[in-house]
Amino acid sequence: MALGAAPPQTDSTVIPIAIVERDTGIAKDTLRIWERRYGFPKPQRDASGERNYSVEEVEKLRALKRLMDRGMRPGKLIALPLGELHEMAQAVPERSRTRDEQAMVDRVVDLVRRQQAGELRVYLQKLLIQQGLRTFCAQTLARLNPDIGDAWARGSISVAHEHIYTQAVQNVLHGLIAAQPAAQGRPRILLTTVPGELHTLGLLMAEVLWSAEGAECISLGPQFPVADIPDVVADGAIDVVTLSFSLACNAAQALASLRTLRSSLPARVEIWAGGGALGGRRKVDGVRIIGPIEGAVDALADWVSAHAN
Ligand code: B12
Repeated sequence: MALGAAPPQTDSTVIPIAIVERDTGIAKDTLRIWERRYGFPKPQRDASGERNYSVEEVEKLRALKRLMDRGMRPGKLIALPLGELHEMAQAVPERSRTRDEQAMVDRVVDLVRRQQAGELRVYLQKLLIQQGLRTFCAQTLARLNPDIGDAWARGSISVAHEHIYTQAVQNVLHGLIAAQPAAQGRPRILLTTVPGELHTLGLLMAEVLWSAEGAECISLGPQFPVADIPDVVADGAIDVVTLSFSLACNAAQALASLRTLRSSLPARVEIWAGGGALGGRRKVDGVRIIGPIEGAVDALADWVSAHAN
């Protein structure tokens, strides 16, 4: 069983608070406050007094988090049964979606469910050609990622399906990057995630947009120790270090990693960071935090104009 993975689920399975925090995105402190204030969740205690949550409680916490991400208040929701929360999640879409967008999402979910990896890649490539790179990243993938995540959280697709989706997107975007002539230009942009963060689609979307603009992107893949980044920067004459922190990341830890990195790099090296955990609104001195993926192109344009001589 992988490090930190949730134990296989059975009725008697109990889940420790750290896994509940990571899987639901609801902080330990919040879980303890709700327990006191609302009487939910009501975890059992093990021999050392540690809280252990039931599978049902975690499923309800996920449903609550999804509605809170759409601006709803927990106090109003917490007493409602899980079924009603699921119905509300269906009825309260994040943002209105067009019929075409819904048809696109339904098609992709259907293809991953039937494990039609090849057909999925071809379908995504067709959308890319029809829409162009920026719209494909900023609208189609930025729409599909959370919907695939929600479908997993609702249990209507499995983690294997999430991997099939990820691989198809990676094949399409890597294909684009492979077709680019080797950039000799600047900036030289380093891309990675911190240890524990496996989500790389956000970085890959940024990389394909920057490569298309002629920047030289050096991707280290996921989970590179922050302490080792300064040596890579020095050896590679890197101009910008970029990191991604998905919703699965603890925001406080993400901000701490960025502060550590900032204090370990020379001021001339810029740091750009994105991902749901930062939500585009957090602040760290000396770090450019980017919200939606379109902001990646703006950051590059600003760097180029600031270094034009
Ligand atoms: C695909 C996926 C996976 C794949 C990742 C494969 C891969 N190589 O990337 C796999 C199956 C491995 C996976 C695993 C897990 N996942 Co997952 N995953 C996803 C999914 C569907 C999309 C992935 C993604 O990369 N999103 C991240 C980026 C693209 O989106 P974003 O953070 O909103 O960022 C936007 C911008 O900020 C910008 N951006 C992002 N990064 C950057 C960086 C820069 C520099 C710039 C400029 C811009 C930028 O681009 C994005 C679009 O605008 C998301 C759904 C979602 N809503 O994101 C769930 C999701 C993030 N996963 C989730 C969870 C819980 C997990 C697991 C813990 C499940 C488990 N129990 O094992 C593990 C954790 C693994 C780990 N240690 O990281 C939850 C997190 C819930 C929460 N905590 O709130 C989500 C939200 C699903 C859900 N709805 O519940 N996952």
